[in-house]
Amino acid sequence: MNADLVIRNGSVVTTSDIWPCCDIAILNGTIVAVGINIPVNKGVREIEAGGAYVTPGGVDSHVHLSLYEASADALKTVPTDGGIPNMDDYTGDTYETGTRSAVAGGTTTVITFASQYRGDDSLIPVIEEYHKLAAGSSYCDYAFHVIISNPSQMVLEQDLKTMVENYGITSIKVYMTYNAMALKDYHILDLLSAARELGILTMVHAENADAVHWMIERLEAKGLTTPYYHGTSRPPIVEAEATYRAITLGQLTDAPILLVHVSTKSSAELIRNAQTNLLPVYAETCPQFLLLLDSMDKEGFEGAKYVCSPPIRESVTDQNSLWQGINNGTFSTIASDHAPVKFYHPKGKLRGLANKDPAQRNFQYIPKGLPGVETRLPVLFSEGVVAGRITPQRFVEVTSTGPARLFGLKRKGTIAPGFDADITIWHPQETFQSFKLTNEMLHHAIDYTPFEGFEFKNWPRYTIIRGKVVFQEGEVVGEIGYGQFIKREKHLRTSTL
Ligand code: DUC
Ligand code: ZN
Ligand code: ZN
Ligand code: ZN
Repeated sequence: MNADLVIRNGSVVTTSDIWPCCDIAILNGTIVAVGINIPVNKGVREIEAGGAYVTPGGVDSHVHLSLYEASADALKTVPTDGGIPNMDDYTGDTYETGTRSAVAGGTTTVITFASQYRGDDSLIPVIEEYHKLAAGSSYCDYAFHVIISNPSQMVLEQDLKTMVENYGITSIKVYMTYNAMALKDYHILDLLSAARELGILTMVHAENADAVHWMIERLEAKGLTTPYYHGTSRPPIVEAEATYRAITLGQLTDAPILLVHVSTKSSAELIRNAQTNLLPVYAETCPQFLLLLDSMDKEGFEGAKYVCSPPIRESVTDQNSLWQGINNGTFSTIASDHAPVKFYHPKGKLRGLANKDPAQRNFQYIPKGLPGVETRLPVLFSEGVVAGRITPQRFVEVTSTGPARLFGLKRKGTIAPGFDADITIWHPQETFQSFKLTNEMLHHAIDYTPFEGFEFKNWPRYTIIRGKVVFQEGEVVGEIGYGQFIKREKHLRTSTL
């Protein structure tokens, strides 16, 4: 048959099967055949994948790139409250460095955030701004969610519709915490009800803003302000209360919601219970909650590297519950929540803080978020599949097929004829030499990784996007600007299992 690339003899994984010794033929960026001993014309490039898993390219449905670059003017009018750093301090990943890092870790599509700030009445200029930042600068395909901080009349009555119909953006995110972004329940209800009509999926950051604020003030009064106390200020019940409230608001409006970055057993149980009652409640967790435990020392500043919200938890019970939730279908997606800033700032600051002024070392001024777009797939493959906690099929479900379906990426997320040829080829497991990760091996623009020293038991060998090899044997070989913006379909209600 006619093809321009054929992958030979891999163990091809879908959500339901593993087909051993299977070929994939690709033509013009699309998968045209999957089968045994596919005959192709002479001279077609062949990649030998014998002994290796071949999985659909990773879809990372929660990535922040150029987070604080857009809407810079609007942002200056918003006081920093721990949710967002000062503009001068931004040292995160751009579309160039973030998507380069994504492909080096086997991810072929990222869904990133366009952020509306309080001062913006409309969403449209915000979306246009992010289009400018991403266009021509991405190594992998990308789509946008929109963060809504000002549900103005214009947003509710016009912009959400325009966003879906003209821009192909079919998900929003709302915050229940951070003064600069948090919405009152009243406004979340307004948004959920509009979202329901338009086929938009609403992502919710569930932490109780007042409870966190109250905790922070009490910790500050006692002088307990090192990074360690970030976790103390946001205990599991703060997440659980907001999770339950978000489920209630969704139920009241009959609107689908996705609880993002779920970090605890208590929240996972509330979500599971809602799903058992057939509510359209979906959930995401992240590798950092599955694999890291809070072991910060109480005095030092090194812990700032691990400050994210919700915080890294202290209990293995939480981790076990999250792994269980992956296996029983509570979680539809495992995303990185890549939201990094450098530890050492070029201007001599540490994670957004004035180095010389100990008063400014207060945890609440540390921007919240970790790097993880490149490590997401390999760390889950190592600690999930190779370690025997999840099957290869379940790995594919939560890292690719699940997020593609949830977010309306209709040509992404599986290996079947007619789908985009987005494919990750792993190393043959038998011969792979496990190694300890160091940050120098990664392709992001960040000066640390929370997975430093972790033992990796496999790593993507090839990343292929729309039939083009973009990462091969440790090297990014794709071109900046190859990544395309992907318009998405409306959210369709699906069962989680
Ligand atoms: N929430 C996110 O989703 N990402 C980074 C910070 C945050 O609070
Ligand atoms: Zn969040
Ligand atoms: Zn106060
Ligand atoms: Zn995030």
